[in-house]
Amino acid sequence: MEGFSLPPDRRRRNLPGGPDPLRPGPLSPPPRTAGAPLPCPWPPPRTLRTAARREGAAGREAARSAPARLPTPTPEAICLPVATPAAPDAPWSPCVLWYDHPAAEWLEALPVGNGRIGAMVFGGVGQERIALNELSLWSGEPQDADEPEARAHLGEIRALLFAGRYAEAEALAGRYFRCRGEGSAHGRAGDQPYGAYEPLGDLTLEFVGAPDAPESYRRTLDLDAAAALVTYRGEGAAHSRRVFCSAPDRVLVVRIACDRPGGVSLDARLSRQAAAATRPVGTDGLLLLGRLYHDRGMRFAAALRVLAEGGETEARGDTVSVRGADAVTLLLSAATDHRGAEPADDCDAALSAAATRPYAELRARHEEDHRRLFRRADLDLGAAPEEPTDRRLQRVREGGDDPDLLRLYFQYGRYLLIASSRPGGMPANLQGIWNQDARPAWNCDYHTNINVQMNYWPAEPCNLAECHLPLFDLIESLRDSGRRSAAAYWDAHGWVVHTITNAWAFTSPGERPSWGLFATAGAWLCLHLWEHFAFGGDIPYLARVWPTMRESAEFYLDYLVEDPSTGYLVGGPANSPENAFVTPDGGTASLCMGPTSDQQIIRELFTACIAAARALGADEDFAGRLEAARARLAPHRIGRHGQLQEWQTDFEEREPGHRHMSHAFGLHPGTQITPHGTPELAAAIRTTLERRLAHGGGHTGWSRAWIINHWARLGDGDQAHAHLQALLRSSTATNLFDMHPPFQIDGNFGGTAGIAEMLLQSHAGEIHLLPALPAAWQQGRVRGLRARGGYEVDMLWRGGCLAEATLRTAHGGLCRIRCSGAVVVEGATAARPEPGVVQFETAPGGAYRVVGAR
Ligand code: FUC
Repeated sequence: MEGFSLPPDRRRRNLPGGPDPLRPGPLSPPPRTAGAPLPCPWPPPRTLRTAARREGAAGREAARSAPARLPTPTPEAICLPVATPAAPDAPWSPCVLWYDHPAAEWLEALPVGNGRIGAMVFGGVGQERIALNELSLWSGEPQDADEPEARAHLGEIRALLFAGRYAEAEALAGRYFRCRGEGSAHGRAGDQPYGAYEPLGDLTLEFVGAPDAPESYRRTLDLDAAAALVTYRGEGAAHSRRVFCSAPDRVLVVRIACDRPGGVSLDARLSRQAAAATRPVGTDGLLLLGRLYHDRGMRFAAALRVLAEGGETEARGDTVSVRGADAVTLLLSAATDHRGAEPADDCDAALSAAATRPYAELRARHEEDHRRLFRRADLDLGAAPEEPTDRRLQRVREGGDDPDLLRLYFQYGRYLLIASSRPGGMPANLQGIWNQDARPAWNCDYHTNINVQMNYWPAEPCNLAECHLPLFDLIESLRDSGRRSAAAYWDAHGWVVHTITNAWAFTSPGERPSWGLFATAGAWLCLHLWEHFAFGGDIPYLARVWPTMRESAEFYLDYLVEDPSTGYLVGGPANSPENAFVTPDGGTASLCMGPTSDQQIIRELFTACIAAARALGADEDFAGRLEAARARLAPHRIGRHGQLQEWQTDFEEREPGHRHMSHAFGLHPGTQITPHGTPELAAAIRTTLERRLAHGGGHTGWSRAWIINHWARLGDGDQAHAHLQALLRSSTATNLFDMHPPFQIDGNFGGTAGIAEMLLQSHAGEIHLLPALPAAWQQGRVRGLRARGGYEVDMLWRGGCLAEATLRTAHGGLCRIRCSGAVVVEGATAARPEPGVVQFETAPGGAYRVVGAR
């Protein structure tokens, strides 16, 4: 981009010698006509490039300051690893979950999805239930929940906190530093403006003449084919059912066949518990139409087409009946008006297009699309026992070991991300895309103080970069309302989001400051924008997202104030996510100035922004301001137990076994604490983890998953493995869904990312091969993991040591590798700057072998 510079209204702030860099003059929230409904913050899909092309120079300028809508990516647009094989290799061994009985409940059903439509398949013989979702289906509406009186009390609350008058500060914050209205209504906001992610409905298939005692029943989820399968025999006939959700054709496909001619007879019903009605369309179709939120909110539709081969078909009421067909293909499309589309038209368009393709073609296109992502990586930890998955899990729960089940868990996490997060769609929420409850836990929203971030930890290292993009669209959708919240609460420039958000770009604090006042969520989210660059190295991409990162950093420059007792910069009022401390008078408080996690996240964002500005050769002044502020951030402290302090003051925790360990952010996913770079702080984090665990820490799925990543970053493979086992044992349902409880998908993604972190790390300026290999994995192999700097890595190990690794590099450059045990580099001349480290120059597109010298 020529002369990457900011639009005039932004340039004013950068002038050297202009207003105080940390306090650039009074602010007023952007004007808004009173009472006017807020527009939906998610603009209809439009690409940045199209805008630029259409409007030439003006377009480019507009594009520069407009929310950076990322183009619908074609593979090559996202710096994919250079050596993606022509036809991605098939998995080393079958990648399937299987069971020998139908699902008795939703948590036993099997998930399919295409990033927009999701379905849970129960696999019944007499009746099949397919529970449906559409990822943008939300109750509620856009709202301005900012408290206009808030910022007038900011100084007072800060002064009370600096004076240690926690109870008074909390009382004031409880009045002014919360959202107006019910907010998320403590997780039950389905009928409130905040809303909730709601189910779409059910597709129920009643099979006429189904066998009472089916034989050889098997229910399978094939992760490589992305399909749920049911097979069984009855009265001498073989019955099969395949369910998949196609992204290229935007439909759910159900294929039912029988090897006896005319052997398929069924009634297909499309229904929803409330706020919708179904009517027949022609002789073989149904249309479900509905509207949420007191009949004035989001409109939605689902359309079904039943294509029978042979037999009779009839549509009546909410049911299509087929009698005596050889095979039946059901196609279902779904849509909402979240982004302004007409749902019924959208459904019809997808359905009509899909119906022109023979079933075999629909299946082939789906598998090709899915495998292009899924087959990029694989893991082999040994043979898979020929046993149903629920029995394998039970054996692990009873203390058994099953390394291949961890491999399956790894691939399941990748599968779930592909199924719940695709470019152009909404990001994966607390349950990914799968929810059957009208009033789901925590509104099934986007919690931004660990949960949505954890959802995306596997995206880059596990070679699914495209699946990261919906999160970036969410971030973009938050900037407008985030600017208003920044001004209303913090008297600050830039944009902010706090602990929770939704499909309506909610950015106000939550309804209770003890958990709702987490102003560093925006910074944490922006680190995902940076990570996408750190792994892929795509400069045009970085230029597109830079305004978002920069504007977030601008907020923190205003959010930080000087601590009168230390002179350091701290932020707040803030909580260390959802944890509380014991005050000097024995009371309990959450809010303070400068909790460690806040400091760490801001430090990490400033570091990323400084590097981004350098990479773009832009905004030097601004980078300089960030460096100055970063140098003044309050440093880490080690407390009386040898632990890393969670707060500026060495308070005791009210709940020593708390599920959040936010002050370990600096170790993971942050990069500022490392065993080699900061051994003292790393040791303090180890003490923190041990104390947490000694008091029952890790008791939720996501908390356990985070701990796996922490141990991996500390290089302790055995501890990481032990917590992987614990994740399977105590936080995993029989369909391998993560349990908070209830079902919460972040643990699945955190566990998957944890396995990748045990095998490959690249956050500390070098590629670390097998940094946390547990003794339990003496031999194994992995392929297609990604490292920052544009590397893709395959490895084979034996006897607990690296046998060989292959590194493919997109961009070339100096490659620094850390690995225990002696290694030889083939294809380059390697230097050995320190024990355990080799480094060598690489050429763009090159591939290099590193061989264990045993
Ligand atoms: C945060 C966590 C909870 C839960 C919720 C969705 O509030 O503290 O454990 O995961 O998010």
